[in-house]
Amino acid sequence: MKPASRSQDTICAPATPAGRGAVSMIRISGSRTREILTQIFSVTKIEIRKATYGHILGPKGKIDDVILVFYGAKRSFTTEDMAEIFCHGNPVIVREIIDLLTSLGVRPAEKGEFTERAFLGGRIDLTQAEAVDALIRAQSRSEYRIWLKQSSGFFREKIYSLRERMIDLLADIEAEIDFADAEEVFVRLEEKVDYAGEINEFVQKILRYGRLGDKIREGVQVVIAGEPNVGKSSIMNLLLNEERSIVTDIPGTTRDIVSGSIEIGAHIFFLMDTAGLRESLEPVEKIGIERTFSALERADVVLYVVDGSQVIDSSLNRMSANFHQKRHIILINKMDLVLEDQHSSIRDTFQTMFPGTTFIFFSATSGMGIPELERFLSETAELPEEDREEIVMVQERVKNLLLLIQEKVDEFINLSQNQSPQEIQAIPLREAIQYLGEISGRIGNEEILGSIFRRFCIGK
Ligand SMILES: Nc1nc2c(ncn2[C@@H]2O[C@H](COP(=O)(O)OP(=O)(O)O)[C@@H](O)[C@H]2O)c(=O)[nH]1
Ligand SMILES: [Mg+2]
Repeated sequence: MKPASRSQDTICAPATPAGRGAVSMIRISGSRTREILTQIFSVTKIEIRKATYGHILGPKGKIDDVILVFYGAKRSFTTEDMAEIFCHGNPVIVREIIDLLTSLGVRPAEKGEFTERAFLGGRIDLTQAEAVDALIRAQSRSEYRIWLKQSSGFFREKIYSLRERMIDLLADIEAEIDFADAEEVFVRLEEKVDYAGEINEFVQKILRYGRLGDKIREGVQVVIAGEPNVGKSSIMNLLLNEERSIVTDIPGTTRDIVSGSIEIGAHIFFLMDTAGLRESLEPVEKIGIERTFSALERADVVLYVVDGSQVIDSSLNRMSANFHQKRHIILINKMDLVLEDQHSSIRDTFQTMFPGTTFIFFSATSGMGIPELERFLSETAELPEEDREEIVMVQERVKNLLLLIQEKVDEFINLSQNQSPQEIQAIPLREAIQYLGEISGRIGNEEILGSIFRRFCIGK
C-alpha cells in the first residue's frame, strides 16, 4: 500500500491541557527540530534522551526556564527528530513558546498528527494508534489497562497472526492449482476447510473477548429495585454522592429511570434507580414500573432493597420470581431504625426465606453496609484469569471488518466444499486479507486514515 504522503513540515503543539498547573509540555517533531532548538534554547550541547535544564530565548529575551528533552529520529515516537519542552504551566507562557516556534516556520500540529507520523513512520500500526487515543479517554482503571496493553501491540499481534494464517491458506490454494490426483485433493480439501474453520474460530474468539471489553467500557449495569419507599433513591444518591434522585416519604416518587456512573475498585458501574414495584393504577407510575421491568432484564446485577424497619412480608417473593437468574444482593435498608437486638431475628428470617442469597444490613442514612456493598460489586465485576488475559477492546471500525472477514472465510469454505475452481476459491481469501490490512492500516485511503487521526487530541 501507499500510505498518506508524509508531511515534511516540522510541527509543534502543546501536549498538556490548556490551563494552569505546575508544568506544561510542548512537543516539536520534524527534521528541523534540532536546528530550531539551537535558535531558541540557551544550552547548545543537547544530549539525546537526556533532560537538559536551560531557558527559551525569544527576540525580546528569556521566555521561561524549562527542561528540554531531545529524541533522535531512530527511537522517537514519531520516527522523526523530536523535542519536548517542559515549561511552567501557564497558558500565556505556552502561547509565547508556540508563537516563537511558528515565527521560525514550525507549523502548529493538527489533532493526532504526532501519532499519525508514528503510524506513517511504521512505529505503530493503526490498532495501536487507536489504542493510544482511547487510553487517554479511558474512564476506569480496568479500561485503560486494556488499552495500554493494546497500545504496545497486543491486538496488533492477533491481527498479524490472523494474517499469517490467511496467507498460508491462500498460498496453499495457489500452489494447488495444478494438483492432479483426485484422492489427494479430497484429503487436502478437508484440511483446508478445517484450517479455515480454525481461522474463523480465532476471529470469533476476538469478537467474544471484544464483547467483554465493551462491557468494561460501558460498565456493569446495576439496577436498584424494590417496593416503593424502601430507600432506593436514597441509596442511589448515597452511592453517587450527589442528590440525583428525588427522595420523599411519598411512595411512588421515582417514575423514570434515573442513572449515573461510579467507579469502585478498578471498575465502572452504571447505576439505575427505578420506580418502586407495586400494583399501581396510576398511568404514569404504571409506565415507570414497566420500565423497571425492562431495566431488570438488561441488568448485570440487581440490588434489591427492602425496608428492614417494616414487617417483612411475602411480597418479597415478587423479587425471587422476577430476577433470580440475575446476580443479586438484598439490601436490608433503614437498619438505623432497627434496634440491635432485633438484628439476629431479621437475619434468620432472610436466611430462611432466601437460602443462599447474599443480603446485607444497610442504611442510606448512616452509610451502614457500604463497604460490604462495594466489595460485592467489585467481585461481580472481576473476570476470571483467562478472560482477563485475553480481553480486548474492539473498536466499531475493527469489529465491522472482522465480521466481513468471517463472511469471506465462510464464503471460501462454501466454495471449496462445492469444489469450485481454485482461482475462484482464492477470491474471498484475498478479500479477507485486504480487510486485515485495513484493520492494521496497511491498506487504507488517505482520507479515512486522516479522519481517524483528526479525532485524536491535539498534541497527541
Ligand atoms: N431512617 C432511614 N430513612 C430512610 C433510609 N433510606 C431512605 N429513607 C427514607 O425513606 C423515604 C423513602 O426514601 P426514597 O429513597 O425516596 O425511597 P424509594 O421510594 O425506594 O426511592 C424517605 O423519607 C427517606 O428519607 C434509611 O436508611 N434510614
Ligand atoms: Mg425513589
